[in-house]
Amino acid sequence: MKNFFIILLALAFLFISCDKDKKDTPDNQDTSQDQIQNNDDNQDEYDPHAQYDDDTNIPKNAQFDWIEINAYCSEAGINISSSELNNDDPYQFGPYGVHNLFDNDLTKCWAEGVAGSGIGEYFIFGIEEGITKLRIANGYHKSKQLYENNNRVKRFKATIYVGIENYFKMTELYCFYNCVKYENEFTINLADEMKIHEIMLPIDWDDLIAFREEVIEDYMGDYSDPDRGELTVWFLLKLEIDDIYKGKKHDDTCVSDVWVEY
Ligand SMILES: [Ca+2]
Repeated sequence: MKNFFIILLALAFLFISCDKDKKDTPDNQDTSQDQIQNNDDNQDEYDPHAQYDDDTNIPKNAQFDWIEINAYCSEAGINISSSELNNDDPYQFGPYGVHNLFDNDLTKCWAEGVAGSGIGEYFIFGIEEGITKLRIANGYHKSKQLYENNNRVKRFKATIYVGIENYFKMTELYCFYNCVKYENEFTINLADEMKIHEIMLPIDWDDLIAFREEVIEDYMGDYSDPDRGELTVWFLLKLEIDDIYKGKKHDDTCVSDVWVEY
């Protein structure tokens, strides 16, 4: 009988020990960790990145029509053209590249590179806030003969974009800008004279700067994301060939230089 009680006590002790062990099993601990993990997952759903389109970095609920413009960007400025004569290589400048517009050298010009007279072809360049005037050496200024033999621009269609640099897509050669078009477009008429034309720009800068703020607000979305960094915002001016003076020999439209002034 005494032995029976000892065995009973021993069994009771074992039972209590097992029950105690069970409360501390790794399985139970894992469950609580899972719950912590799940809470983390829920926080991920509020990641600000989720509100942007992965490819463009533009908020999915943006109000404006955003387009992307890619352009060469260097200390010399931002510029790009829709085409250039005698160069199909997008990785280097050809003899009539857009860089010739900004080199202060009248013997080198940009020439569009499509079949026909180039109406609809364009170049785009960055402009500083507050500029009032353009100076344009229209046509090929290397000689009077080259001026006459090639097309000159008769009319440009001018469009301004507010462009926000997209660092995430930057390459060695190109910068990428998320852009919104400013609604006030204008035309630039040029006489057929081999000279430097001075063009006063009909830009209402107060209005354009207010528009820039609206564009930035749209880009930032509902709340700001510090990971997107400080914004670099540009005004981009697009000059599109809308009409031309016909050259005697070649159907290529040329512009030798463009300067901006305050
Ligand atoms: Ca030039």
